[in-house]
Amino acid sequence: MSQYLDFVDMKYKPKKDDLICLFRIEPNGLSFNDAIGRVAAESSNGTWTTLSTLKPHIRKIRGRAFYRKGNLVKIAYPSELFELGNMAQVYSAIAGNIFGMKAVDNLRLLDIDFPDMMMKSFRGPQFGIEGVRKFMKVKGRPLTATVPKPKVGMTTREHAKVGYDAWMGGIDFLKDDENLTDQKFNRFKARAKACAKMRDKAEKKTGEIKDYFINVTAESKEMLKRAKIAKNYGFKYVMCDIVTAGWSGLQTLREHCQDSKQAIHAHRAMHATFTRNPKHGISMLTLAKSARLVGVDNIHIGTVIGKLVGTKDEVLNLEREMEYHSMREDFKEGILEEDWKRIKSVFPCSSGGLHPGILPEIMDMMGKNIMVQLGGGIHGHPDGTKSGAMATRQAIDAYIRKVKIKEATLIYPELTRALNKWGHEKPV
Ligand code: CAP
Ligand code: MG
Repeated sequence: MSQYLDFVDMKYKPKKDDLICLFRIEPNGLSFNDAIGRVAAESSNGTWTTLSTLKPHIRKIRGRAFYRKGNLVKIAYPSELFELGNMAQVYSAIAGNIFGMKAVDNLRLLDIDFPDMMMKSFRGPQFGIEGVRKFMKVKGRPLTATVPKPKVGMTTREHAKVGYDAWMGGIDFLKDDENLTDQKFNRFKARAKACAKMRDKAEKKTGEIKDYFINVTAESKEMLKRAKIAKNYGFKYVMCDIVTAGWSGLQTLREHCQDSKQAIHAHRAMHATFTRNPKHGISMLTLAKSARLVGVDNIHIGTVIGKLVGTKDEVLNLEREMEYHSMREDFKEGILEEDWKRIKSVFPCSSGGLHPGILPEIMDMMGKNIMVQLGGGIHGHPDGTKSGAMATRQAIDAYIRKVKIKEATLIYPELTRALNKWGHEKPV
């Protein structure tokens, strides 16, 4: 008998504290049980051969494939396998070597159901949707953000001016691009200082609260220094590229933000390396759930209709999983049941090729409890950033007040100009 079959037990009843993973597996010529046994073994405590060191107490805490439907398999991992409060360790186990196994042609981690005991060991978002709405004092409409474009290359002064114009036009959050940190042409500290000055001015003139997702992504100690600088300039937020920074970097930042009372905007640059191929890798849902547990306050979820890939089901399931307090199992969609308990919700941020002409469609799909981020869709406005920001707010106002788009073009000149340029086109 292959030692791997010891990791398949269809009679096993998962314990309360077991972590459950849902995989889709395509074996490479092996029997299905042999392949799923190998996945359960390599992600828990088995290897390619029998072992003289495998004592009963070790065998007892092995992973077990316990449920199968077609190519979908659930594997239960006893809690002893994990270090509490250590997301990097969890991923090294259940999302580690297995994706490179010769035994599988394709392997997809669709979802993780974290047990209560593990949920308690992570902080979750500090503010979440409600908390962010409270400190921004914005109710009943999507929050708005903008990333200055071009992505990188602007001087600090140019960047801060673009921020000012966007804030003055009605945008809530300025946002850095994922590849802007502390380059020569736009130093982090100088940028924080210049943007804080502009924020104060914009807040005074508009009477609205303005904030900034300033990108602190760097070596982790440096990241904390940058978060402190942002805090000293009065920003409530920091932004982190959570995939490139990694779980440990994010957790370190999250710990810091607890004391400094800062919210975290999670950018997901690089996620598509492992989320894009639907047959292999890790789903965005898995990544986002793990980020929610660690404790980000916003996360990018995609647009369905914008410039980046993401099917409607995928994006909307993601949106619900971030916003809701519980989710029902939906095997067809690759979703496990989840009860988020005390873990707060995360603001889903829809971004990537949005412009005012397609915001109604975004709100039709996702509702109003979202954040919309427009870069090109604001700074590409024929009359500049401020008009682009105004057109964005007008598109939202028109939608909420149910103003017909034809009437809207009469009342809102900036929106009209945006629609003249882009219409309702879906960028590719
Ligand atoms: C959007 C963006 C974001 C993407 C990331 C960009 O700019 O700043 O990084 O949205 O993708 O550089 O593309 P535009 P996602 O508004 O000009 O498209 O949100 O899917 O993670
Ligand atoms: Mg970007």
